[in-house]
Amino acid sequence: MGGGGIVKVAGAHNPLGARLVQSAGFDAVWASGLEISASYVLADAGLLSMPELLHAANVMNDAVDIPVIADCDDGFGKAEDVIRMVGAYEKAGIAAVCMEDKRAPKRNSLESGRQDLASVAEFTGKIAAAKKAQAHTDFTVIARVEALIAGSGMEEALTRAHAYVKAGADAVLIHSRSAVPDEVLEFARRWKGEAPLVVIPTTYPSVHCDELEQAGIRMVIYANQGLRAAVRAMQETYGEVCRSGHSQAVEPRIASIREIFDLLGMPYGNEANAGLPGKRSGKRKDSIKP
Ligand code: SPV
Ligand code: MG
Repeated sequence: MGGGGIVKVAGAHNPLGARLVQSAGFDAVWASGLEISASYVLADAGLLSMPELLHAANVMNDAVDIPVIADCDDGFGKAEDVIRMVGAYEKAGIAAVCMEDKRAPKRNSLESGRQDLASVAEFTGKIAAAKKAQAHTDFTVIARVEALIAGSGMEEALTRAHAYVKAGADAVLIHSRSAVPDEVLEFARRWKGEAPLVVIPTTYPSVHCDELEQAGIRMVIYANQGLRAAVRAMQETYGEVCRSGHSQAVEPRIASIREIFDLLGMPYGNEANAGLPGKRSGKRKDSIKP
């Protein structure tokens, strides 16, 4: 996040999705709590345990050369749980964890109804615990500010972000569910650059990443578009095959078996294997440390 242009990240929930994020040219994978929960057909409400979310991030990390940023909800509990979390995620080679300042049980930020914030003291304690627990300087802790989501206003969002950076956060994710980017742009205008800013423009999708970059935002996370694309494509494909009694009609718009084999590094039909295109490069992962 320290150099070049805005860092572009996309969400995934399994190794194949993570590989497709990498192939598309993204800089990092977001191990999305919503996507992983959805893959179990479970609400994104803290139902999956830390080991289950860690496993998902870990297998995605194994499938790619780019960094994985793990959505760790509220840090899985109190400061002691955060310490355990950092140890486990760091050991797994995850580049960054993101914790949000919500009171447990967490609710997805786009869910209707009340969103309760943790106190500043409680959350800064968790950030400080995370930073103290990390073994390597490259490990990155992103503090996610939910004040705009909770309707607590811009001043509260800024106050909290400053407190989280003071407690050691390496970056601030300012989340918004406005239909326009105005509030994250205002936040960015008023942010004095103490730490890089991250946004998730799910509800304001028309904002161009160049506009975010010009506003000083350093990372954009397209958190769930892959899941949504897959759901729509699978619904349409299964529906059509079931209705028509054959699969010919869907053939032109689904990936060929050859493409799947290519992804997996398998030779197709009687062809000789032309160089394992599905293999990882073996390059060292770059840090996303600012
Ligand atoms: C996720 O992808 O799980 C997120 C982003 O945390 S949001 O769904 O907007 O809460
Ligand atoms: Mg989440």
